[in-house]
Amino acid sequence: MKKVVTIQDISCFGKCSLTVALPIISAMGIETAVIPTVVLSTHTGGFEGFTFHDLSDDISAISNHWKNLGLEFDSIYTGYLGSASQVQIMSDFFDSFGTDRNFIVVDPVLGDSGKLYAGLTDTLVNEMRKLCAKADYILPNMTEASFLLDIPYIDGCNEEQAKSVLKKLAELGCRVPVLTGVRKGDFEGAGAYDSLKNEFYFAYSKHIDRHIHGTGDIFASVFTGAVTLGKNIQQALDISVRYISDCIEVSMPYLDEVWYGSCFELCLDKLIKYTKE
Ligand code: PXL
Repeated sequence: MKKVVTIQDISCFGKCSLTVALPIISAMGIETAVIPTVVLSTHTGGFEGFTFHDLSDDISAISNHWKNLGLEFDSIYTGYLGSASQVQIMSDFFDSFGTDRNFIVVDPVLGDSGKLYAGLTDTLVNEMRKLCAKADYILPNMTEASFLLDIPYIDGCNEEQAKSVLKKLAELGCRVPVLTGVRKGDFEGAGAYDSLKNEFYFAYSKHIDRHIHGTGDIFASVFTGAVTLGKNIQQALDISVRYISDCIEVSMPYLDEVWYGSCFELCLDKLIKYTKE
């Protein structure tokens, strides 16, 4: 059985990071170990007064225990990290648990719609850039790519612009950068660049003009699950883009009530089906 470890925060309420990664990767038939980086009462995207408890000391203790147990993972996937020092702790974790039989996925969670998420700093962005160099796959949206590359944010990035951004992202040092939020007419999707083969890949679904919090984490979880299962880059993009589109569509009737996240639970059956195709 395949085994992933995912390392990101628990936003106790709000449907993002670990509360989506765990059910989604598990639904794909993969054992999912977790290390929580921070515990927040809610995510930071629209709630007031959230609590924030840093678990940095626990991360090293957990990884030391795991090292003694001889645990190994087929992939290591990091998401939201609460501070620049946590990014450095991840770098050490990669040195300890990365092997030539597994791969590393970094979702450089930094921001959206051209802005950094609340509380994230330039120092964290600099550290995240270095962490990306250690990854096999990185999965930024256009906002995150613009901060990582220090280039202007492109609203509605098209395929040609995406290719140029993807090539620059590969220069950070990762083998396969993946960019989300790529537009093609009435369609929206994601693009990837395999820098070893010098090949681009794209997948699209119908664009729905509605931002739903946490969809980046869902995309990253599905993509990680798919490549862990041995799907190729095109297949992994296709499954991730299709499922995100399902999640947005199924959430539409509930947007007033569930404004803080998607109703991904309602279409997990489709994800399970795509995984088996
Ligand atoms: O969905 C990304 C994310 C993850 N974790 C926390 C966040 C956000 C986005 O706002 O606040 C705590």
